[in-house]
Amino acid sequence: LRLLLLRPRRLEPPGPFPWPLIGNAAQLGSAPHLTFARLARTYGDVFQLRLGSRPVVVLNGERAIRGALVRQGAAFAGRPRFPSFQLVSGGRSLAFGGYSELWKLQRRLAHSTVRAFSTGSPAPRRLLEQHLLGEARALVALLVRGSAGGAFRDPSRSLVVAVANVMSALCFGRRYSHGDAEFLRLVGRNEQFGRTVGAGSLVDALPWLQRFPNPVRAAYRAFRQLNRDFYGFVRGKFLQRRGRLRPGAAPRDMLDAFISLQQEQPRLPLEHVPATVTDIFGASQDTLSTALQWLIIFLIRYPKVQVKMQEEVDRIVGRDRLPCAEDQPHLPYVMAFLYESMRFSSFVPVTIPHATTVDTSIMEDFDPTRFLDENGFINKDLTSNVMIFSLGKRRCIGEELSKMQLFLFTSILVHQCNFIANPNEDSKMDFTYGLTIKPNALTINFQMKLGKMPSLPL
Ligand code: HJJ
Repeated sequence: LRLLLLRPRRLEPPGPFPWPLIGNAAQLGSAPHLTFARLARTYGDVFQLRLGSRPVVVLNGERAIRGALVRQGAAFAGRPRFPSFQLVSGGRSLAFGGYSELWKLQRRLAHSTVRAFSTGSPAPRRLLEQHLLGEARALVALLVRGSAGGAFRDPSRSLVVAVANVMSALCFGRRYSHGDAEFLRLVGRNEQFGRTVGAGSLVDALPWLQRFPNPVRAAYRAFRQLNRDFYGFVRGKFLQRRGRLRPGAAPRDMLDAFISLQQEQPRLPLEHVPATVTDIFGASQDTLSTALQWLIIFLIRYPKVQVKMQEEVDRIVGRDRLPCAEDQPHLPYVMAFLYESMRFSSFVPVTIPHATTVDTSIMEDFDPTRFLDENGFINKDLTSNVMIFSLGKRRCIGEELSKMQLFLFTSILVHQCNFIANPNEDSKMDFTYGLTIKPNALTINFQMKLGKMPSLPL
């Protein structure tokens, strides 16, 4: 509210004082997402800091984030040109690449490939289920074997390999053994990846750290090697596959599907095929395995929830077969557990940094169209976020009455008058605090619009 009323237009967001050279880099600490939440309590949901010399605006909460990423989608769809982003997927990453016409094409083709193998037509969808069933069986056997004699084990590695195998089967048509050292080395460095490109990483903020030996430079070099390995792995599969693809044959995996899409849309350079599949494989195995690790933590920390889930699955599926995709609508408690786990862990606390593509502003605009949907009608999901009438047991009983009066007065006034500001008065909107915030007086010229005021319609 303070931001809205007092700040002159086009002022930059508030934020902590930036030090020379490093800016606020030293203040982020080991958990930048918690630091951001703390700073938001001081500076508001839109605040600014500097990482090195780079200005960074941090958006907190649904309103600020929707206002930027949804309502001004294209203006916020860029990525900063970080050196580390250029190392991912041969410099053609979908996730880390800038916003352009080519990027839009790459995203459209990637999306339709991924969709085909998850919710798309029955055949490729069944492929996911088959691969997953096989991996899940192998995973259960492995975890149970490792627990023989009451042993306690960290399952993380096995979860990563199981998920990476599902995605490897979907992308390339093959899996790897849980003991495959080369595959383990490839997918066993997820923490390294995330630490280097996670919000608040110093690798891109302080480029001069590349000039002398230090831990940040070491991390950068390890990150470069990791991405060479990932891209090399996928590119190798791509080179084997090319030329052996039978035209017209049904795609056996995502690599097949993406190669044929590229042939229909040669506007996408061929090198973008292995790059995009690297993104799909790299991103999915990292995020899905992290999710599984959290889910298992919640099962052991909340044993009553574990029992309730088991009761639901036993009741719906029984003990004579494994759960399958078609059971999903009948297992609401399992789905609720998944959503609650995502909410509770919020294990993607901060997005990959966005960059603005044009000069823009958020949260200071007076823009009624924010409450309209694409057809020009009032969007009730958005208007219900306006809480001026409060919520709960003591919410206002006069909401409908006041909205009707305000609607009628406003419509009649604008129907009849033009409202003209006094040019000798400051345009600043000052106020007096109270139970209701009163605007300080401004003088106004009310001009009758042309024509005679009609009589009552009643
Ligand atoms: C990877 C671990 C990788 C990629 C991508 C290309 C894009 C969670 C958020 C975003 C979506 C997930 C993405 C993760 C990056 C990894 C991940 C790894 C190589 C990659 C905010 O995914 O060890 O290697 O190459």
